Amino acid sequence: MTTPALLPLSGRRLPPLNLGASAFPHHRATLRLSEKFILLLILSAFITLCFGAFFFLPDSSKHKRFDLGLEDVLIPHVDTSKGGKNLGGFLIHGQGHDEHRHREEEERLRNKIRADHEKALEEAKEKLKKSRDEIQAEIQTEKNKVVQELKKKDSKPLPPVPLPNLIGINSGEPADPDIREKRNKIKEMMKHAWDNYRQYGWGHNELKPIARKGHSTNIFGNSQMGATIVDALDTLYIMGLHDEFREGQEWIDKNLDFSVNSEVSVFEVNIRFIGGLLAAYYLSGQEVFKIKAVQLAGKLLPAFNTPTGIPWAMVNLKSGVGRNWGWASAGSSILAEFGTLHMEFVHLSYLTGDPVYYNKVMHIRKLLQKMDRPNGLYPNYLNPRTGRWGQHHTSVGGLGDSFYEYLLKAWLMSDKMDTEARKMYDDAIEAIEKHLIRKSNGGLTFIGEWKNGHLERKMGHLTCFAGGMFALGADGSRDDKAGHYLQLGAEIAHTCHESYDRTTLKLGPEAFKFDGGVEAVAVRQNEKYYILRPEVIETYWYMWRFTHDPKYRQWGWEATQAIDKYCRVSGGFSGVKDVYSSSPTYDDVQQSFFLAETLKYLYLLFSNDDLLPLDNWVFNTEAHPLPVLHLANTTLSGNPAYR
Ligand code: DMJ
Repeated sequence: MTTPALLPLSGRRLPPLNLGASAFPHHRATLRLSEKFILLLILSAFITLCFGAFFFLPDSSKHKRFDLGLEDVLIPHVDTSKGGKNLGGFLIHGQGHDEHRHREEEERLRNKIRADHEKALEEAKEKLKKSRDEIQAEIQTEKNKVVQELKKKDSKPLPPVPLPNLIGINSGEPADPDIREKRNKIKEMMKHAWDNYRQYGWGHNELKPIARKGHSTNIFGNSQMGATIVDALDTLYIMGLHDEFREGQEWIDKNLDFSVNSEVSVFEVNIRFIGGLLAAYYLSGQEVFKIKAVQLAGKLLPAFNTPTGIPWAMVNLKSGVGRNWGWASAGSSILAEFGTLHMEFVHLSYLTGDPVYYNKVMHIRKLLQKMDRPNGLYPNYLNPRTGRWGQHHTSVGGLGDSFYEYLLKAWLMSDKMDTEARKMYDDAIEAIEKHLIRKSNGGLTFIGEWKNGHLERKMGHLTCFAGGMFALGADGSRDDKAGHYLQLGAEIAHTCHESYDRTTLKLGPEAFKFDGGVEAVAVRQNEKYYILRPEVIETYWYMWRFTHDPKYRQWGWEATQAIDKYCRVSGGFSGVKDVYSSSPTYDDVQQSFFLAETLKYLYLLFSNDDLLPLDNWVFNTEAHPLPVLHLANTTLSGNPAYR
């Protein structure tokens, strides 16, 4: 066959095209352009076919090699008389190959390939007949199957560890009928908060009690993680609300899933979720809580992948990508966030036998120990890339608070063995007392904030937790100043009570000043709100446990009544926007910490001391009780307390 001449690009009439005598013996005549095109088209199709056949039709030599490969290893031996060798039941073919058998095998394989192709083609045709929705549903079902398999794998029980001494989970019943009645009232408030969340916000992070629907904020990311359920579990348990506890447990078992594309706050998830799950595990003994806590902790670990090991503030649970809050000074991480992981992470290492969690928090501690501190104070901001402080702001309230709390509690939780943490706590509060604590003209002790080289005479509601902290740390204090710290705790409790008492609603503002003739009163409109926070009541409870001074129960009862009167709505409890206004407006949020902390501390305030005794339990910063660990014999290393 001759090769056709190349077609010219222009459209002018062409000289006769010689297609070769053997191809068209009777048609040597000149062809018209359209005919030429058709013929060329046929020819090029023919050439393509030949080309395809050459490259894609089965090459028997390739098959031979493939067959040999297979046969060489795996064709079971039936007959060795044709020259093959028998090794352990399988025949290795050598010379004397049976050609006939080989062709049969080749044919069998070819048929199989053909059948497989046809099957795949049929399946593809079937798929194409389906609608987009049907195909998507099928993909989702497949995905779910994979997720279920992964879940099964993740839910394997963890190695058992001896449980610490779990004392005082169920008692606390007061003999005094008046106290019992008050305690029952607080339990009723818990039920009101829970039932409404159950009805209107179930599975959402929080509740909007007026709009009667779910609510969330960026700290929980964009997925429904049932923050209120997890945060409320241990309160339900100690109040004896066991049906509600079981409902919560069931939801967690079936729905709490951390493989979500959601960016959460490492600190908030640690204190509310990991703390809540661990406490629920210790109280109830239900394995599911421990498993979920460990799964979640694994998702937080990528946040520590920074040049210094100081974790990012936020992490995406799926991708593990971390970053810091845009508002934080010079891209810094926040002291109260990366410094409030210790209790939960030590428990995670204890329960799993995996030191990874413990090592992360000890690394943070070691790094902080090495750093210079202006005036002995810890600034609120630390850059996780450079390891340098950001702005020199120091606070015992927002951005700093629970870092100091966790130094003390690390010591308590280690059965007072972690003396390194105690020393850091003692050093820190000495500097705080020297530079931040003052008495107002009216004689109120307050804790101000250090900003750009001067003291701001303003105290936050959050800072009021420190009264309880000073009392809790009194025993074991340096130079045996127990009396002094108990007194300091009492003074802070008094100041914070004043901040409540000087309002119209008898509820405390978010921040209050001690300046220009103002004492314990909020000045700016945007500091007059009360969002169901616990810190003042928390301090009343600690002071009550250490002194049994009845005024703490009285103050706690005042707060209970005010919350019930001004924050209660038919759909739950709401924060209020102005505690100085006689007709308050609501913020329409029932915070999860209201159930975790505020109502728990109130309930404990009206219970006997044998309910969760402080010698055996340490409360994390979200009021989740974790047992004291007697770790002298464990393999955790790096800290004298855990050797
Ligand atoms: C709680 O989530 C914790 O107590 C945290 O440490 C700071 N404050 C809120 C409640 O006010």
